[in-house]
Amino acid sequence: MTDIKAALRAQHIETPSWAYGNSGTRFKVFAQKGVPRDPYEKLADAAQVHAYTGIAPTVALHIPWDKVDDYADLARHARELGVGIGAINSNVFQDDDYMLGSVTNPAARVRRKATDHLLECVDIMDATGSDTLKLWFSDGINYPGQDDIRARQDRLAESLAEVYDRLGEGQRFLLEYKLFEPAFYATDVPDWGTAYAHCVKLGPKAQVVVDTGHHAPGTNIEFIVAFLLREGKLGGFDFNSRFYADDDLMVGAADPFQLFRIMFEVVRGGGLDPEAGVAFMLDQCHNIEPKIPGQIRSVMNVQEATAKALLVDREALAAAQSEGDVLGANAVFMDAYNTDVRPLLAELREESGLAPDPMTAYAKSGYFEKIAAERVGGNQAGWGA
Ligand code: LRH
Ligand code: MN
Repeated sequence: MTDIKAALRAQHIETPSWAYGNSGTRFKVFAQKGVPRDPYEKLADAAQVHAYTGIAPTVALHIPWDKVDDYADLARHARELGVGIGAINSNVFQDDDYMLGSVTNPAARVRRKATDHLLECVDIMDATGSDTLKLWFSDGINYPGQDDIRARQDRLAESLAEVYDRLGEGQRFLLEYKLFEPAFYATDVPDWGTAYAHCVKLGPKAQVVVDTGHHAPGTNIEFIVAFLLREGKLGGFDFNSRFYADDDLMVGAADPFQLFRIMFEVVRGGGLDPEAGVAFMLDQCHNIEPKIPGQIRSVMNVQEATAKALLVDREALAAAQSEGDVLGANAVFMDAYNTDVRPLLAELREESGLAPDPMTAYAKSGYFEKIAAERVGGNQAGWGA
């Protein structure tokens, strides 16, 4: 049990700055009381999640949503709050110029503009001390024949190579794939295979990020995780959950068993070891639920799935597997999943000087009432720059 507790104490989950701002769908973005107006306030809210869970010490930024005059000062502010700046997320999906694509656009001028934004994000990594650039491209086409699928791959590869060469010592980028949306016929980085192939060609500083909401229904995501880990190409996760498409709901909310299966392959593949360098990031939108409690609950969901994955009796599993004992092996697996790990995690938190239930502790803290009263006026943060 001590190893399991040690692994859980060393767990590191990164929360996304944009989860603390307003978000929604094309139908409506509902504003909520107390929402941050700037990246400094977003970091303050993220620090609350770390204060009550103890395992969310970094915050991913999104550029330009988190654009500031002085990124070094923002990093200093984060340190003062007891958190750090995590992955820098580029954004080449919200500019009119990118209607027909960003780095894959037929127009060289637009490709140049997009690549320059990616390079600017590396400058921001230098200024904040971040070692990870996360690249997601909304690029794709809506109608067959609209553009040349192969030529777009050439353009993508050219831009990625330029960004790869710009990466400094200890820096890397994670390439994110997504099956569809906003493109509805062909997306230029639609699946793990495409992302993997580009990353292998580029080199060790390029890895793949698995966003759990970006697959076709029925996709066995834990297989992809096992494969990428084996290849040393699993750079990280964008955790969330979904019932239908890229719903960006709280991780583990829609399918806690899937999250357990994913975390088992992470544990089995050595991905929980800090030196494996796997970034466990959340990428969610709390469209209708309170944002800080939503993040706390999400961090707890990953922690619970991880605890269950660590409880799998690996020896008994391996024995049953090697004997071809199908039901026996499955039973060993399900025993761990059906184990209530909440008492273990409550004990772990108390041993770390934290309240046993982060949700109750945060609710009693009065922090929400404080920010709801203070944060009046100004522009609430959202998916707009
Ligand atoms: C795209 C995505 C990507 C982010 C955005 C907030 O769907 O998953 O990771 O840039 O959400
Ligand atoms: Mn994502």
